Amino acid sequence: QPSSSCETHHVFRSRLPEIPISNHLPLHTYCFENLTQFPDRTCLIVGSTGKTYSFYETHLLSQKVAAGLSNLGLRKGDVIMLLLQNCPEFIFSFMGASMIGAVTTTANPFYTASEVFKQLNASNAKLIITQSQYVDKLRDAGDNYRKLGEDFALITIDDPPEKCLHFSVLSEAKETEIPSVSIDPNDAVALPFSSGTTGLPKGVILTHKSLITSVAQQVDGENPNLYLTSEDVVLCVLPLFHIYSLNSVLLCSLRAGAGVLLMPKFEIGVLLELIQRHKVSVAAVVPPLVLALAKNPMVEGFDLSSIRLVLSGAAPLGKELEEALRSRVPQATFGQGYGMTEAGPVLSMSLGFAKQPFPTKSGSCGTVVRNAELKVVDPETGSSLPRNQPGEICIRGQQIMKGYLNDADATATTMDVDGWLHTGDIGYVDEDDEVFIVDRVKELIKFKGFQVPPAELEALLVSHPSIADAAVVPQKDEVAGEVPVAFVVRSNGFELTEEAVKEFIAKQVVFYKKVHRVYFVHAIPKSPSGKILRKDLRAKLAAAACT
Ligand code: 4UU
Repeated sequence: QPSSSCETHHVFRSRLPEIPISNHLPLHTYCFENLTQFPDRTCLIVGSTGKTYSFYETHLLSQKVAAGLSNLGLRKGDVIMLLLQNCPEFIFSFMGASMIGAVTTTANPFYTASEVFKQLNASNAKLIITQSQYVDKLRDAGDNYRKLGEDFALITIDDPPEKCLHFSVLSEAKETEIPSVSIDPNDAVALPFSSGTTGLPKGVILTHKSLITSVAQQVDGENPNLYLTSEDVVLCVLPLFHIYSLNSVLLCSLRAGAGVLLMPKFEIGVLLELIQRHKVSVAAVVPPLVLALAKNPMVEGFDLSSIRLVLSGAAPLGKELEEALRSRVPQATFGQGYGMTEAGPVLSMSLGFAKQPFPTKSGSCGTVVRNAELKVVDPETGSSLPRNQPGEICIRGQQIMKGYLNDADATATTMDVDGWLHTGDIGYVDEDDEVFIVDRVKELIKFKGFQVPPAELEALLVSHPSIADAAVVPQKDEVAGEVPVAFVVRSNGFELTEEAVKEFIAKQVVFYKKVHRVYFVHAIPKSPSGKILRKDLRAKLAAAACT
């Protein structure tokens, strides 16, 4: 709200009017609220097998899983971890956990053991639901970590290895045995991990209220910003463990009654075939997928005329690529969404997707969602800036996170006392209320939209006995957008090759956090307070690329 000071406040809002939002409900009640209008419609389609689940079945299986989780001893406030590729069990587990007031933390199944265990420890999850192929890496955690059988249980959705239970202990429970729990709108329901503007990955507390608000901002109202109907089939190839797919694909589709086509991983041939076979109408993608759809010659052999809407987000998209995609799927409306895990996640979305659409410009990341306020602040002075002037994007509304789990300091540096979430993204709002992102001032590196927190790699690097100091920054990359590269200071007298450093990191992290280049230097540039001067290193890289 404008304060009494005489300073001008520039706050941007949606062009769509505010709407009432049912964010007093528990998330599962809200998502399945319209179920009776379309109980027999297909809710989930398993791409690999063609098996489908109706809305009725999806709701029932979620209830069974809720009862099953309760039978296993899980209570309100307890955390479960989903370590799954996209599959129906992901949805039953997430919604089932919500029904008993439990919280789901989602992780990438390709994570190494240490990456999984860091998140398991931090979130205090009591149960992991996964696939048998990932179980081996979870058996020997090392002394510092929680132990299978003692601290946490494992359930697999396929044949359970030793000491694991099968998913049927959940899915075959009696739905009538769900305990009655009272859920407060401010209770946590999802706990994705994100490094935010600085440091290591942290648990992002998203409440029932935050997620309902975010979904409603997209798909509710007379003129929804993202108009989905029960006629739509929405592509779900982006991983559900990331908030983009979880919220804008899954939860929005459940609420709107759209079908969700589940694909466990991206393979261009399979993707094209499934789009054609299931007449996908809405495709949620990331820039590397736009690249594949725009440039891969295989695309010409398939009928993609069912696609009416393409949404890209999670990383910057070049205008040339956007134009190339538009010519490949000329009938579709193309637009971007701009999200950040901590923001619930959607800050802005193309108004070209509205039921009564607005004209939009190429390169735009959409317009701030309704029932929210967006401002652009001058990083030097902190004051809000008028249209067309770039600064740090901040967002306020009931959709943003409650805070980081057990990290009051990080919460305080990200969310100010007036309730504004600071994104670490630099952008501006133009005369038509469209948001354009021009730079990122936070440390975060994005490889194909995946988060690569430099602090995590720096901590690993300096744990090497021959490394005295290190810094990790993004380098531009045509396919991935950005890749992490390291500046390394060798310890006195030690021999160390680029290959050795790369290998040392590669065996400890998921594929997209691998270091792509190592530059040996004598010192890491730092500010008087000891902060790495990342800008200087990025400039050094840019200069090297030109020579
Ligand atoms: C330039 O990436 C996300 C969430 C993305 C999202 C979610 C719902 C997109 C559309 C949607 O409907 O979350 P994080 O936390 O992994 O990464 C957040 C950061 C942002 O701060 C910004 O730097 O990812 C970058 N980013 C983008 N950058 C996200 N979207 C965009 C975009 N253009 N469209």
